[in-house]
Amino acid sequence: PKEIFLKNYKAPAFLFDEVHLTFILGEQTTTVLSTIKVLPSSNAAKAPLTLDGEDLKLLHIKIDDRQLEIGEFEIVNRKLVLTSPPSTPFVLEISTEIQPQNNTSLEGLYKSTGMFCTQCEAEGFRKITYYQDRPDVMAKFTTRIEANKELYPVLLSNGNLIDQGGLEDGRHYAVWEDPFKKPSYLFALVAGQLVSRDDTFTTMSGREVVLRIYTPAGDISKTAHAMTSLQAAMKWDEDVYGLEYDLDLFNIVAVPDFNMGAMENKSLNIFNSKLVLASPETATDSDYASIEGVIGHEYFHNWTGNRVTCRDWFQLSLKEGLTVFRDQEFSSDMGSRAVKRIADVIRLRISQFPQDAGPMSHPVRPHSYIKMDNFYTVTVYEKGAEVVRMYQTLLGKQGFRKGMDLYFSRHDGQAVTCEDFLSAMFDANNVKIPTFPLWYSQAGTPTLTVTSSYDAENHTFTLKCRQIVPPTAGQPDKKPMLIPLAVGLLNSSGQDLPLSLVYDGESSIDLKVDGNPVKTAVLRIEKAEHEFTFKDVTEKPVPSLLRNFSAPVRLNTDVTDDDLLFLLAHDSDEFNRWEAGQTLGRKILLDLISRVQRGEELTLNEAYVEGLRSVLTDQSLDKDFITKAITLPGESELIDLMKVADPVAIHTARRFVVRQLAQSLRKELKQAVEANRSSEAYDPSHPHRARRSLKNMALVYLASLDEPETTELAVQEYKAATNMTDQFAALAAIAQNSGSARTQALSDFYDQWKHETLVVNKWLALQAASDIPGNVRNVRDLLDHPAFDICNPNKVYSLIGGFFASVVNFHAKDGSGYELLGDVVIQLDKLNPQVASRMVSAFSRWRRFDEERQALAKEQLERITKLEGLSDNVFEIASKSLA
Ligand code: HT7
Ligand code: ZN
Repeated sequence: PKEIFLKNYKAPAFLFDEVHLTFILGEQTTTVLSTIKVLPSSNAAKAPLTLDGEDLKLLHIKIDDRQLEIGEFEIVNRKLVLTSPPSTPFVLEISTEIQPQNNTSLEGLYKSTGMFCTQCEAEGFRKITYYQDRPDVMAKFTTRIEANKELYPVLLSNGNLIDQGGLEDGRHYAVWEDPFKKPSYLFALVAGQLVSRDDTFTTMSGREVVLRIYTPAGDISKTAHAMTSLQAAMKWDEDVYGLEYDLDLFNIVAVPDFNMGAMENKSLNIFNSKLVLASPETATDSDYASIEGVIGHEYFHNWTGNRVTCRDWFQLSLKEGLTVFRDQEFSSDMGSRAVKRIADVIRLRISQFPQDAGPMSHPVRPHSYIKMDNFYTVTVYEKGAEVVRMYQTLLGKQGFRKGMDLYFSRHDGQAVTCEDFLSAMFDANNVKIPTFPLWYSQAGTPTLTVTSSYDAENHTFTLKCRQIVPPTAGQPDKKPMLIPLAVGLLNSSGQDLPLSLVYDGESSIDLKVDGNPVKTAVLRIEKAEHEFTFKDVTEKPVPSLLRNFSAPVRLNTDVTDDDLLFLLAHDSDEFNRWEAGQTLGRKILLDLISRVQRGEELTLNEAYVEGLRSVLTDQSLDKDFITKAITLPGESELIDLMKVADPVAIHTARRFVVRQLAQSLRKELKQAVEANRSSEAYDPSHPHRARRSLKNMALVYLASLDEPETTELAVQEYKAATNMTDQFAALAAIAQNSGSARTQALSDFYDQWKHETLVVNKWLALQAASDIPGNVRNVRDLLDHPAFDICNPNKVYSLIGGFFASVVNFHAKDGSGYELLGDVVIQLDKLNPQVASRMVSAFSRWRRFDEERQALAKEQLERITKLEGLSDNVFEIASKSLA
């Protein structure tokens, strides 16, 4: 397979001005006629014109209406090369034949439950027709679709509907015109039996935009939340960034077979059904939140991604990091800011930090790839969003907005780079930070060690900061990064002290905003070792470091356990209040893990229990925050913190702590269940979901005790549930323990919901993720269950993705978990390489385990890489994992 390098980027020699596409959709074959106005640039003289194309049958090719002859073009290695195209503007016409009904890769044009739909990002358009399938080629598209009217009454593409009508033989057509230039990856087409929920949004300039969400008829009642979320997102983008929607129609289509979450095609977003459909009975609070976030995310791409797009795929984080940041902020404004930040940081830590420390580590802007699909990663998305957040932390909200305004005024309609974004941010604020670009080019999570000292005589408090950026694949030596460290100092009654900083002992500054002393200072660490001294500190403070997680780093400090308990009780920065509890939890768990390994007796730190008791009973706290604060660090996070990860010891220690907490806090947990039941109609807004989250977390704790009384409580909650959030949480609580209650509840649940595929997927995931001993066998059996279908990505993510969540079972000592994954990857690779490569990624942490497990995982990776006809997608991940 060929590796593509950022350093080899060359601007295209031929521009495409206008593209006319005609799709004749058929059951056996679909033909695509493409007519392109080509503009050779001045450096095009004598250059060949190379078009990408995969799995296409070429019917004809013409230039200015003249059929080309053999010799004037050639097809090699998935490229069609026009050897000597004209050097003045010309019209290129290409006709190809494809078979969407046999396309199981779900990229290009494919069929999902009877409807035609497309997925072109990153390089799927080349499976539709020969084209310069790269984001810096932007053209105006007009699309004509012809199809059988009965089977495909709805015909959609990008832009505005400019014509439609009937044809012979029960066929009809529609013509769509998109007035905005766009790259091919934003092209979309949908044809099928769909109905729509229609609504409107009036923009800030008073234009009425028609909003339509399409689904098959049976699902349309489940689109109300998606519509409200869309309207909220449109309003938020106007309020926060002054960004208005630019067409009179915005369509969303939900499809059941989709490789990722959703796709931001211009004015025709295509969504995985699970991110559109919700009813109180079938979707959980977490589904409602994901729908709101992803509807927002795709909508926000209209400006950050579509109006201003990427020059090349290495710049992916330009649109994805920025748009994730925007959707995070949107969700924060719709719900609880602190809880959203906590959830985002957990995600970063459990997924991105391990990636950055493993064989697939890559910078936010990768230097090379074999398959671009493999780089839609947590690093590009989530770490990319952290990089964008650091601009805001450094420049302030207003400064960030100025940067965004300049970015759009400079680059609307262009395909640009991460440097362009950085320049807009810094130019708009007259700032220069020469080390900041390292966040785009250096991989690896920096480790920041902060130690503190108090000088009681001089009333100064000093922070010594040391950063190490670890070596990563292909990047042995790293430079120090710019790390914004948000800091507060708490006095003995838990209040924030006003901050004044001494710089290098020479000048001192009072940190003030609008005349008020600052309670949180953003220190800029720019060197490997950097010291900061605060003055006028009249008592020894407790430092609150890296407030709101101001940089994506691993933080080590000399803060004591008592200080952590103090921060857990008092920190005004809610994120750090939570973080203090987690830091203590991690320390306690790691110590218990060592004890398990040494066969010692286990006891739980009393002060920790009391700290959590205070949080649990604090009526002034947000209930969702309490839920997060009493949730222990996950097993996957602990894997990352051990030299040699020991799945059984991790599981034993964590389970011990859960049960000890349940014993000690039994009264308060019961109280939390009772006080937070609700008989009101389901409401997805924050205060309501916060009550449910606390009640359900308390239930999980209590049921972990596996006592008749607590199991009965969970069974009663299950039976009394009137919405999926409560029902599924109670099921999960019951299913923690083997036994008849578990068997009965799982079987009842399936009987009740077997016709709701998205609910059945939850049932698959819950069982797959179970820690009950020997569960690998059950997961294998579920592969043969009628509810499972390997062609549907959601099913694979639920069953196989769910299985990875069980550290003990996936990493079973006998290698049965690894073997199961190996079998699935091999089967999937032939059907859907993108999904197969997502699954094979689960092996990438194999070196973190003991030698026996390493050997077993390696065996599976080798078995996979030796496969004949292996896809480039899986090859890239598997071979890098082995390297
Ligand atoms: N921009 C979208 C990316 C996407 C995608 C990428 C590769 C393969 C399939 C895909 N489906 C969607 C999603 C987003 O970030 O908005
Ligand atoms: Zn995106």
